[in-house]
Amino acid sequence: SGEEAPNTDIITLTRHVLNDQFHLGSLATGDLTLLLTAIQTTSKFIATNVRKARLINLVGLAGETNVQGEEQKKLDVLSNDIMVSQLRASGKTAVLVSEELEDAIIVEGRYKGKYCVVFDPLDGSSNIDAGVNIGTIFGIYHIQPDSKGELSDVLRPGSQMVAAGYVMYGSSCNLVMSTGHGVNGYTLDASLGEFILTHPDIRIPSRGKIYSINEGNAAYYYEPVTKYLNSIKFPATGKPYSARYIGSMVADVHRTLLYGGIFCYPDDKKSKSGKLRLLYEAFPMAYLTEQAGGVATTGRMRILDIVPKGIHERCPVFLGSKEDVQDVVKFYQAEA
Ligand code: AHM
Ligand code: MG
Repeated sequence: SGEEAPNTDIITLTRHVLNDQFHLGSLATGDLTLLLTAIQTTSKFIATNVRKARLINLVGLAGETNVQGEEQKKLDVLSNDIMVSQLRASGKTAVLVSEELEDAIIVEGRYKGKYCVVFDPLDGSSNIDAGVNIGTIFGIYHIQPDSKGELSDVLRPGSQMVAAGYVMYGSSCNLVMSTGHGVNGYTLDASLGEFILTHPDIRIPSRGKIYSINEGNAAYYYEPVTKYLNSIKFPATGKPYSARYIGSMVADVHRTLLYGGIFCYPDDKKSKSGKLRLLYEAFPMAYLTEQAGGVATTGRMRILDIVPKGIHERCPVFLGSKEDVQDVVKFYQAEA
């Protein structure tokens, strides 16, 4: 009677990834696992600081000086700094691209490794003050065979990424990731300080009932988007879709992966390439979506096939349930 004995066979993220790599035999060096360990550390650091910020409203303290006389850093700056320092120190990275930094960092000297990490350290920052979910998004490339690690190693299609994922700082801290063999979700057990496998093999339902888009931009939409939205809001048969929009990509995509439906950030008459960044927002989320059995497109082409020209370029995004995304593509094809 009383409490159930705890499960002693817990699957931590590290155990899970090692097991995955194990199947690759001699191909696996353990380097990716070590790199992912660094990402777990930064995620725990950011999660802790997001939580603290909610408690003491770090946002309000920003700009004030602390006891050491240093300026208190804003959460997004803090998150960027921890990621850069930990990824560099891991010894596994060659190129780092962050939304917070104008230029890519080329890691030199004894810390240089073979992976490139592109990331948005704290996405959805307009939501921080309200305590709404925010997240970290990352994508990982292996440097090209003859490269020592240069910009061209990250100006490659998203389909060439070896891993991608996000961390969501919400009521719990969730890390969702793919190394190219499906998508798995882990939840941070704060008492253990470990990410535990809680959502194995996430599959997006082939059709959903939810659409997610900033309809405040409706005045600027192009016709295919307007027509598609009308088709799900005023369907000839069946029920209209429900609207859900958090305005935090990680949270909106997380819900889409779990419940199905469609997430959209299209290009429009005001934002000619949309808003979201190709390298460290669209690519990782498109990678995860495809790995979960969904579709990710600009409306005109597969997102993962885009060849980036610059590290901060933007691209239109439609992603989610296969049939829902195919529906929107039909409106683009009808237009052409
Ligand atoms: P950010 O990188 O400045 O935080 O902006 C990215 C965020 C995404 O998380 C979200 O999907 C989108 O911006 C929401 O944009 P909008 O407020 O225009 O709807
Ligand atoms: Mg962002």
